[in-house]
Amino acid sequence: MKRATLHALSLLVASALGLSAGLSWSADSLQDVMKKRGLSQQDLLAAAKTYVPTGKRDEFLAFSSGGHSGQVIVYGIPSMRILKYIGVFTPEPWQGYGYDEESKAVLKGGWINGKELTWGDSHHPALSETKGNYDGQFLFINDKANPRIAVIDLRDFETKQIIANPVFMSEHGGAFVTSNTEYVIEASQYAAPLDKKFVPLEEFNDKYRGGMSFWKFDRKKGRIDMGKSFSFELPPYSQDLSDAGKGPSDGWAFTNSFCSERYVGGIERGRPPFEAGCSAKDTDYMHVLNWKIGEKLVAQGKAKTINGHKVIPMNVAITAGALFLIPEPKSPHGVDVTPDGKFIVVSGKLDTHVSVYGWDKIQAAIKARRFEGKDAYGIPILGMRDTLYTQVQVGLGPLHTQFDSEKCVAYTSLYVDSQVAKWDYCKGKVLDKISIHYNIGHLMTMEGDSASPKGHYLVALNKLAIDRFNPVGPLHPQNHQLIDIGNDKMQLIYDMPIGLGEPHYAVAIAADKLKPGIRYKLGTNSRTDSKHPGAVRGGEEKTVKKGKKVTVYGTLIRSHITPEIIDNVNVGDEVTIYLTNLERAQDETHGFTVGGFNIHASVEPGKTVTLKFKADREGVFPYYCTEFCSALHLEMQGYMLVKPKGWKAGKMAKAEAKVYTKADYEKQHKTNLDTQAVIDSVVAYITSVNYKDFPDVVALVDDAFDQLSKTKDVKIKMDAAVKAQDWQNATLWAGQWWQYQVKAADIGLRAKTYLEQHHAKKVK
Ligand code: CUK
Ligand code: CUA
Repeated sequence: MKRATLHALSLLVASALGLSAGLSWSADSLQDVMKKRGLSQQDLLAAAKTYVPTGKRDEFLAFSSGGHSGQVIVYGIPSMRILKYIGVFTPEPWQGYGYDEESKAVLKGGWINGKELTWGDSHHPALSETKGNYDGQFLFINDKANPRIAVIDLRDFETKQIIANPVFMSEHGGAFVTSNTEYVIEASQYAAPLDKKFVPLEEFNDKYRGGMSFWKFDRKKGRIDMGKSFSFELPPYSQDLSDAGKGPSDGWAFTNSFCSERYVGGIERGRPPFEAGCSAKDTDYMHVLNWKIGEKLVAQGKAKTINGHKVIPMNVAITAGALFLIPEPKSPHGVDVTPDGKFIVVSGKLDTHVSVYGWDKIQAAIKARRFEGKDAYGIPILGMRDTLYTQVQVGLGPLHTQFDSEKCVAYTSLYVDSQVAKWDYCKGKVLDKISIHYNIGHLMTMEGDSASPKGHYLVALNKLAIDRFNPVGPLHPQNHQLIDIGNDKMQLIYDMPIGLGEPHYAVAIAADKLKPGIRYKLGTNSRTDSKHPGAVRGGEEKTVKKGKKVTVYGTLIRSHITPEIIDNVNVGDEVTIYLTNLERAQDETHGFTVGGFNIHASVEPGKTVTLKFKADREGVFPYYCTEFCSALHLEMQGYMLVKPKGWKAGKMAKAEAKVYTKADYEKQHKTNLDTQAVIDSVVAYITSVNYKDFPDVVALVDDAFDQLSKTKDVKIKMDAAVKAQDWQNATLWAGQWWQYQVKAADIGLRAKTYLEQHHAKKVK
């Protein structure tokens, strides 16, 4: 151990003095590499377009649905480097999501009927908008299987809220937001009785219903306000995707449907299957709803209450002029409002066209009450001929549409053709096509569903990868392909395997719109954004025992957990551990677990978490920090001792004999003085340059001095031991002094390296 410390110190000294091993550059030329790896000019161009050199960052950030994983995947564009998985509907151990009490409470918001759900079929992420543009504040995502919506705060990329839809049994048309994120939209998918009661399928047409929910978003609180939310009752037509109007169509929302036949299946009874019965007609219906009128109807008390939730009955919405239908061809999937809000693009899966409806035409028909009839529920139907602006033949199996920064230019995914079509919706013609691999579902351009798309790149979210990647068994990776759309011809530039399925939709935002924090205010419950009652500051740590309840108010800081011993627990006690991370430094997260109790916390700087469990068996339970946070990370440990019933302290052997001598103390003391010399040299360098011009370095310097400041108290204890000739404690306290020095030196050197790499200038 002593040798290891000396080695570490000599490394510190060497690097402080700027000594390093001689650099040897590879002699490969670009031509050599191309030849060796079989790369073409085209490959090289693609590489140059996507490669993000070390230390550089991506221009856009994508938030992809994690599909069945119930998570959100964050990656950079154009590098396609994965940055984070955000735990949303599914516990995520690294982030302690679902293993500490705060995040368990978030997940519990999404329980249905008291049933814990640990997965979700997440489909559509949506970024919060202001005037139709992404504002970088919040992200929403839906769960199709268990009709739910989640709210993620982009200040810390944490899930803050999950709500379960009280009237749907499944959903799909969420999450989509209105232009100023007044509401988060969620449309049902498979129809069912809204009160969630049993009704035989024979009464499908009368009693089964679809719907569209408008979840009121309280931006200030960053939470959905369920009490101020409402839904429209809709016919049992299998509503599918939705979108909100913008600009001239603001206040309206659209959702399409794929089984307006109202077919109920029964293949095992000799009936044709759903797929035949649900695609029999040539058209289905796009629903056109006015949520601003909906708001008023609720305020006027015209909504019914079902399962504690306000639902506007169809006849009420019809009378108020808030609900219309428009025929759309055939089994459509996507419905996408153009950036200017003037057109609505619908793709019929079983049609080769995209249909572009004109908002002015729809409005004119509504105004003139020009209806071609009513459906079985009395909803006025606008004529297709009256509302259609144009139809463009784009190819087989059109699904979803996104928009370019160039006016009138759209991209539509072609599932059956395995292609992306670039087309012009003003002129009604196809401009270009590119093949993808394979069977594309959604596609995404940069900010491509907002009022001002940014162009540059398109990502194809493909359903099948087939032969694209190294085989990893019958279940293949998902394939996101990056396409350069900066020129007239689209160019495929990157294949990105994703080992989590199945991502449906993704949204991408200019990276500079995001301003996530790097630390919490000390003692924050990150899931409620409020002061945590279990938070303590350094020096205030305590363990309280009341009856069968043991409560620990602990802290974490490099490199120790306070307390290090919890020894007042008896079998059967309920243990609550509050932990506050006292760090202010960037990226200094500590983790925490006590083995065997299925608990884990990720405690980022400033955060306070709660771990709760029953000490249901006697024994010795080590606990430790689970993040490699510092050189002495492994030593960031402790013991919880759970005593059996009736255990009494008898005569115990001394745990540790006194082993250190005066010579040990003096040796350690000398090491400390040498280390201080290293630190001084680093400090001298840092203060000799304009380090204050670099906020990152200022933060490092603050952190280093913070570590060093702790040596004062330690030195007093050491001196007292020396005075008492207690060489055991004198040596250990000297060692602790050195620990703080090493941490300070580590941070100081990081600052020095940064300054050297950024060519800091000498100051006088
Ligand atoms: S859906 Cu999956 S490809 Cu849920 Cu938006 Cu179209
Ligand atoms: Cu803290 Cu490892």
